[in-house]
Amino acid sequence: MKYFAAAVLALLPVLTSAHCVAQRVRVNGADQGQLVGIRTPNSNNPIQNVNDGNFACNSGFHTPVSSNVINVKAGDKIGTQWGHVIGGAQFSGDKDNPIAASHKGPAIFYLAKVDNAASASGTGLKWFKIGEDGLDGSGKWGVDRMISNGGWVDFEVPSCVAPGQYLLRTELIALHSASKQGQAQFYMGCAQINVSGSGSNTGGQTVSFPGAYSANDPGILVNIYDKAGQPNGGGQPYKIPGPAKLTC
Ligand SMILES: [Cu+2]
Repeated sequence: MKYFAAAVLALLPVLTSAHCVAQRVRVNGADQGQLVGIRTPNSNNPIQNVNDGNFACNSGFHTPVSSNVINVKAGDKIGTQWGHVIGGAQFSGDKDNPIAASHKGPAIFYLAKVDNAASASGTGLKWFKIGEDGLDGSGKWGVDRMISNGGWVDFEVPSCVAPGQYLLRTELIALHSASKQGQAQFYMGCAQINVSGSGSNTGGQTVSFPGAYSANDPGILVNIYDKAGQPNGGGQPYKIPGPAKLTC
């Protein structure tokens, strides 16, 4: 426990400022541009209350919010890019861009069908999961892979997703302090997309945000450190929050 306490203390200086925001979208690797087709908050602070009214898409957006809706075919890879602040690095050599390396946890994508992705509110929607990247067998997290990919997280739009407009909810959960209830950090943003294709699925198992997560879910109230204070899950599998992802 002594080592665990030391590891936590060592992290304290970064806890207040080393956060992140989602700010770009790419389709099959083609970057659509900064703040294009995505609602990005001005603040990089996390939400820590799973019942926050803005848990779907965040709030306090940089204005004007993009009116672009990004075209994507079912089966394409869609990605969102995270950065420490809008623009990425906060200053030259910022080692907390795209996020502080301490912020281990999963990366998750959800979709919700809407009539108009540019104008739809994020609240009151029915969300289904299309992608998730948690803890692998070597102790590496979705956030570690996001950092090695320059802030990008990509998942495939399942081939059976019905054509139409959707909000894409991109989420990171930082678990470095999550052994205390209410201390998991949730980062999220919503991209505005238009899916084409011949599928017919608008989500099997849908959930609401807020509502889908509980403060004591095993993937939210969790100690990710081993006995030596390493953030590798301590040999336990990690249960990513939310419903099963859509399979076609
Ligand atoms: Cu943070």
